[in-house]
Order: sequence, then C-alpha cells, then structure tokens
Amino acid sequence: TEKKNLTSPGSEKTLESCPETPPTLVGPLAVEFKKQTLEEVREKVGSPLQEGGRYKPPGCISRQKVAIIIPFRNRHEHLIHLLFYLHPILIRQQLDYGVYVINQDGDGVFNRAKLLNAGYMEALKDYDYECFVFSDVDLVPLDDRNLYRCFNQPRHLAVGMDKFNFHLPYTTFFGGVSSLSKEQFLKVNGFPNSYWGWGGEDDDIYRRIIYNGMQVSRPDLITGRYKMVRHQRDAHNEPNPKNPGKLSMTLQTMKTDGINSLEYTVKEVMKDKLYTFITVDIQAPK
Ligand code: UD2
Ligand code: MN
Repeated sequence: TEKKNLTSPGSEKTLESCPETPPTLVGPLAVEFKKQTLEEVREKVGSPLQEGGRYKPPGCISRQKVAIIIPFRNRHEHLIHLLFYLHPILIRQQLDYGVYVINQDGDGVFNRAKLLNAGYMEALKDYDYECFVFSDVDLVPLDDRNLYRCFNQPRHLAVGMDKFNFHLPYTTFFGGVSSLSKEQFLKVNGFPNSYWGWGGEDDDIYRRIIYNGMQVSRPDLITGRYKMVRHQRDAHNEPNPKNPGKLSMTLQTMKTDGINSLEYTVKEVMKDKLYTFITVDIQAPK
C-alpha cells in the first residue's frame, strides 16, 4: 500500500490509498422508481457531496479520479432516479468523482456520442480526471460491486439489463454504460461525432477499441445487472438508417472523426449539489 504524505499548512495527515476492494459494498440492490423531487434527492443523498456533484473519500486516497458523463435532453425524471441511486453507490466505491450531465441545446437531432465527447472535454476543464464513465441517464446498476472505474482494457459495464432479460443482446454490445481511461479514450480518438439520431454509435466505439488492439473487459452477469427506466423513443432521436452502414468505414473514419475534430460551444454551466449541468450547442441538423 502506497503512503502519501499530505502536508498542507496547518494540517499534518497521512492518508493511505483506499483498498483495492471497497470494504462497505453491499452487493445486490433493491431498486424501485418512486416519484420524488430533485429537492428530496438532494436532502436524502446530497450531504456528503461538494457543489457540482463532486466527492472524494475522507479517510483514504481514492484509486482513481472518475468523471461520470451523462448524455441528456429532457429526461429530468430519469435523472432524479439515477442520482438517487448512483451517488450512494459511488460513495461506497470510494471514488474521487464528479457527475456531469451534458445537455443538448435546442431541438435538433440528438447525438449521444458527440455529447459524450463534449462531456470528456468539459470534465477535464474541471479536474484532472483519469477515468471516464459514460452512462445513459436511464440505467441504474443493481449491484454496487459493479465498479465505476477504469480497468486495463476499456470496460463495458451494462452487461445485464432487465430489458434484455439480464443478458447481453449480442456479444459485441457496448451500449448503455462503459468506461475508458483517458489514455484508452485518446487511443481510439473518442466517440464518433457523426452519428445523428438513434443507433450505431456504441458499435462504432466498440470497433475503434478492437481496431486499436484493445479488448473489452466486463463484469460477470450477476454483478453487471441494470434496471432501465422504461421509456418511449424520444422525439428527434429516431433510428437513423444511415448509421449502421457507417460501421464498415470505422477503420478509416476513426482517425479523423472523433475527439480530434470535435466542435461545439458551451451555452451554460450550472452547478447543482448533485451534478454539473452543461448545456452545449453541438450544431445539430434540424
Ligand atoms: C440504447 C443504448 C444506448 C445507445 C442507444 C443508441 C441501452 C440501454 N442503451 O439505448 O447506450 O447506444 O441505444 O443510440 O441499450 N437521451 C436523452 N434525451 C433524448 C434522447 C436520448 O437524454 O431525447 C440520452 C439518455 O441518456 C438516454 C440515451 O441518450 O438514456 C440513449 O437513448 P435511449 O435511452 O432513447 O436509447 P436506448 O434505450 O435504446
Ligand atoms: Mn434507454
């Protein structure tokens, strides 16, 4: 165990690195989506947090600095459910973390992957994050042993969703929740920016990972269970018939379409106790 000496003026304290396996995990969780307000969630789970949805364990030095990136538009009810369950889990996992909700401005076509790229950039303006967990707003983990951190290989966390009968829908599936270290993310040039509307972007980054000589790591099917808040397809996020065909070009396009070609503008940054809410204009087609 590494010992770090923190000698800031006035305090002399030796903090050890947090244990490899967090000691206070409870395993399987009971999750129910009850109606509650953001204010109620702030009161129930907000007290250990710093403004902006930030936390670090008080008694030890966290093993990783993790940014949770959530692509978002008009899903406030889902966000409340997620924050209510996720914060206590991340706290038990002893992470040094921040929660970033990346809100697409306007009502043009939605683009999950481009929002995730913008979230990566914005989180790094805030803090020296070394790991990025990309999570749909509607996916709540059902087991706190599913660690929201980074691994030797890019990780797919949402392996057993209730809507897929707690199984992978197909073996190369990478949707829902995933984590990449900064290094892994840059190696694949991030997500593609050019997948507008629903579908394909998760398969594109899966290919990027494989094409760059990496593999996907996963938790087992018990630890990796998730519950999705049930929903209809949103307006302005129709399945895009152009997206699946783009996958045959990923080997070429990944070099130029990604974090190295990302363009967007920040419209607003709002810090709440439970999250940092960043509204971005990603130049969506109408
Ligand atoms: C699947 C994948 C998802 C992504 C998507 C295809 C699962 C659980 N997840 O999700 O990772 O690959 O297919 O694009 O299988 N969102 C908004 N507002 C909108 C539209 C989308 O906030 O108007 C965000 C939100 O975080 C949502 C995510 O985008 O969870 C994915 O959209 P979805 O939930 O409609 O798609 P779904 O469940 O088929
Ligand atoms: Mn969904």
